[in-house]
Formats: sequence, structure tokens, C-alpha cells
Amino acid sequence: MSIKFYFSPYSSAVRTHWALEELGIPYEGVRMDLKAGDQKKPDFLKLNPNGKVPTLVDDGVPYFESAAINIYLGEKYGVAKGLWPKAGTQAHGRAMSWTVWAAASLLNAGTRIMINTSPEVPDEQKNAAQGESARKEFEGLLDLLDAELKDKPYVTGDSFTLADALLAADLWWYQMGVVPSLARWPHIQAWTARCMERPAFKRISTG
Ligand SMILES: N[C@@H](CCC(=O)N[C@@H](CS)C(=O)NCC(=O)O)C(=O)O
Repeated sequence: MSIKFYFSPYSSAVRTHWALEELGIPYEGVRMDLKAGDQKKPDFLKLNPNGKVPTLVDDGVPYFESAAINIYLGEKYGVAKGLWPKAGTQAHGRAMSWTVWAAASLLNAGTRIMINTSPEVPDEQKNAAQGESARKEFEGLLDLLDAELKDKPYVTGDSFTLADALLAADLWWYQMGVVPSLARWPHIQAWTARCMERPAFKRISTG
């Protein structure tokens, strides 16, 4: 096994970084300077033509899209370690559902909040009404996750999986701006605290 992981701190790569640390498999991390344009250099574009992190190369084959990378890692290295449910089980279907929900539904609403409210986006490109409607949608989605976590410690049941790592990584990031307080969602709050107590998260969260 030879894994190379191209990442940048506080980016989508956190999802994969957390997964790799949970799995405890050897990998070489390559820190990319996105401001300097490392991700647009020809050698990197050969690995990921999208020019984005995370990118993972496993035994010479490159993979992109953090959710897909995490699912790939879970299937290949996580099942035996109890960190990813076996394909074909109900737990596997649920892990997939929440992983894709985070990458598609929640991220879509979160991105629209950012585009329409971030101080880094020029005012003329922002639309307050669209920001407000995205926020309502985002909060409604968090209501669903909160209800899911009401009677179980992790999204697929009693044990932590890489689906929790991906979702909790996103919640960590959303708390830096999109949703500064989780007070409205007590079960999410308790679950993120549980996930963030894990040594793997502590190792990656310092940047
Ligand atoms: N949907 C992609 C998003 C990847 C992405 O947008 N990565 C950003 C960092 S969060 C990036 O590499 N940006 C550099 C650029 O666009 O030049 C994933 O989840 O992997």
C-alpha cells in the first residue's frame, strides 16, 4: 500500500484527513499552498484535472472528490476496522445516505449562505434574500440531522464510522462562519463534541 494525500488545512481535505487518521494507515501528506497556486501546476493537474484538494493517490491511481475518496477508503480499509459498514448492509446504506447528504444537500445550502453573506464576497455579488432562504434551508437540514441523532450516538447507530467523521468535519467548518452556534440543535452539539474528542480529530484539527 502506498498512499499520497494532497491537502490544505481548513478545506474539504479535512474530511479525508480525519478519515485517514481514523484508519491508522500509512500515508504521505503533501501540503498544498492554494494561494500560491500549487493546485494548478501541470504535474498536479495530471492527478486531479479539477485542480482541487483533497486528492488521493493509492498505489499509483489518483482519486478526487472528498466524499468519493472517503467512501473508497472506507470500503477498502475501514470495514475490517469497524469504521465503515460492509457493503449491502442497512448500516452501509445509511452511511452512504448521510455522506452524500453532507456533500450534496447540506453543502449546497451552506455554499449559498457563504456566497450571499461572506465579507470576502463583493457586495454587488450578494443577494440578501437568497442568503436568507439558504439559511432557512440549511437550518431545516440541521433539524433533520438533530432528529436523527436524538436516540443514537452516531449517524449509523452505536458506533462511530467515517460517515460521522465527514459530517462532523463539515460541522466544525460551518461553525467557523456559516452557523456560529449549534445551540438550536442539542443532539448535534453532543454528537460533534463526542466526535471531536477522538484522538484522530485532535491530530488533524491543529492545521
Ligand atoms: N467537491 C470537492 C471540492 C474541492 C474543493 O473545492 N477544494 C478547494 C478547497 S476547499 C480547492 O482545492 N480550491 C482550490 C481552487 O479551487 O483553486 C471535494 O469535496 O473534494
